[in-house]
Amino acid sequence: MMTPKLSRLAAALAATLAVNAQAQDAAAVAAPAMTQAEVEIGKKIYFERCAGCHGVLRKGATGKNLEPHWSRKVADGSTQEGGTLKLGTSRLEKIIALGTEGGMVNYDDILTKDEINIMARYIQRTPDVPPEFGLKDMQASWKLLVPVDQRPKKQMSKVNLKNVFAITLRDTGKLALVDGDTKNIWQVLDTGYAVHISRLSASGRYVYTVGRDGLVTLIDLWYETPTTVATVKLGADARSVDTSKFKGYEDKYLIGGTYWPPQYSIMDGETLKPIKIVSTRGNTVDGEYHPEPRVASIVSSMIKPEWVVNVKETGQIMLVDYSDIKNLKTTTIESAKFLHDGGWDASKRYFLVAANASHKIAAVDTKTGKLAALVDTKKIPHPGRGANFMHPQFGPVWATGHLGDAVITLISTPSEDPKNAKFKQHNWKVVQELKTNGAGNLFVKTHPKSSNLWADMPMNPERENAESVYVYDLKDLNKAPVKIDVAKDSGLPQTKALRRATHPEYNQAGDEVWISLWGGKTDQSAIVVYDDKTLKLKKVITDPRIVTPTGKFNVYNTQHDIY
Ligand code: DHE
Repeated sequence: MMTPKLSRLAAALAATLAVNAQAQDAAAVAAPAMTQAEVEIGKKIYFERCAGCHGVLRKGATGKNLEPHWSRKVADGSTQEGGTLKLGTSRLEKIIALGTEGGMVNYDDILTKDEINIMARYIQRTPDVPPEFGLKDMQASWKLLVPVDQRPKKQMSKVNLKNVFAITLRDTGKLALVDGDTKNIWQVLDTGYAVHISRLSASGRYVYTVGRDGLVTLIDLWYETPTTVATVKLGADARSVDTSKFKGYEDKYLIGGTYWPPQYSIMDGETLKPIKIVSTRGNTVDGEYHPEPRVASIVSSMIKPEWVVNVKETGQIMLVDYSDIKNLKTTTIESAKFLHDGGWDASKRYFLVAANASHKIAAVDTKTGKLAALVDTKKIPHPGRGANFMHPQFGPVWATGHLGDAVITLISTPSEDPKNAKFKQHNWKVVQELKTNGAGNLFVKTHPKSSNLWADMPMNPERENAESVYVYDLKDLNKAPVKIDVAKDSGLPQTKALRRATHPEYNQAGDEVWISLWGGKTDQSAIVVYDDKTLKLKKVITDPRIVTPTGKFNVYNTQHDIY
């Protein structure tokens, strides 16, 4: 028998469900008709192209909210209403085809006219919610291809492993391993769909690569040629992995963060055997419940057995202590929305992460487990991992570029070296903004042995900017940067699609910079290598297998977080 209180609750729940059902029906009724085949095409394209920015539930993050109907309270207390149904098919077609000034890229050279029309209709329907993915699903997906005791006992090749580059071949779902000394392609391996990033084990022996389909690939560099020894699925959509790097835990664990379902997973570092999954659903820093708080960047601390896990939509930064996985302890630090990418300061005590919707950089003190600062910056900071160097006037600084503004921001970071005590007054302040030729930067990079700062602009709408990189002289930051036309230097013929010059990465010695020339899916792309001192072209690595190269991860620099 139900108590009166319970029946009141049941009635309220039934009423809420009825309202939700009505809202869903309204969306279904009002949304333009689609055949089942068109819905399937829409679902596939949405997952592959749109979910990364707009979210699976379409609540918006880097991209706008794309629910059929939304309403929200604004500062003056009134309610704002909107949604894709209100925009309608022809307006949505225009936005998808041409992009927006808010940063959405144009899809008219990626999707056909029919596909654009399907997408404009598809996003007026109630979002399709993919299934959850639990530990049992993860265990079922796990493939241990070569057990640890059957792997090489020592390095079998003569390749200088520390200078190998793991290079994302984005649209082929492959990873190229290139010998940094000879610049020969050592091996090309299958990885996950639209492979995203690679990280190195603490020992430098294993490469972990994660695809947007959530597939993690464990590659052993000790073989004569690199070999995949295990794979596992983290979920339906993922972006980040890192290993356990604290002394005594080297190569022991791997952590992976997913966009869908919103959670992080802990695995055995040498086999990928799934150990634990932890959900990140919860409240945002503004106090609203969020059903899809996705895991953005993850980094492994060197000073504690901890990972820094940045949860995008909630703005919460979690310090996950992996010393006792069964009784997992986490410290949750409030920062700002929406957390994305970031990197260590020079001392590796502070992790600085972009809160891109708030135009801020959040800095976590991993020693005290507290937020050290929230620094206001220009629009949409996008550091990649950032860049650390000694500013001639302000001492140690960390740099970030911006997707949304024409500057590189330099933030003063603390130092325990008594020589730097005089710079303390500047800590956590923006000490300089270097002018760039426009917005659309994704990555900046330097190296402790270099006096240059390299910045790309692949998302700038002008061809001449997107296909070039700019180099700043750290000894004289008031000097205009040197422009390097990477597309021209590659010697490849111009194509209709932009050939975006992106992700500068140093070699181990810190005297060469490798740039990806990221062309269209059916065009020849290249890796273009420059001498860091003279800025002269050193080598163009091009080969039919080099298709859509993006991120490059030098073994030594990635292993030791050198940037
Ligand atoms: Fe990335 C890092 C998410 C699109 C190339 N990207 C990251 C990280 C996150 C992220 C959370 C930090 C990982 C970490 O440190 O643990 N990226 C996303 C997206 O959500 C987004 C905006 C849209 C999407 O659909 O995925 C996106 N990223 C891209 C690209 O289109 C890029 C330019 C090309 C590509 O290969 O897909 C791209 N992202 C990269 C690279 C890094 C990265 C190269 C690692 C930078 C580094 O130096 O470590």
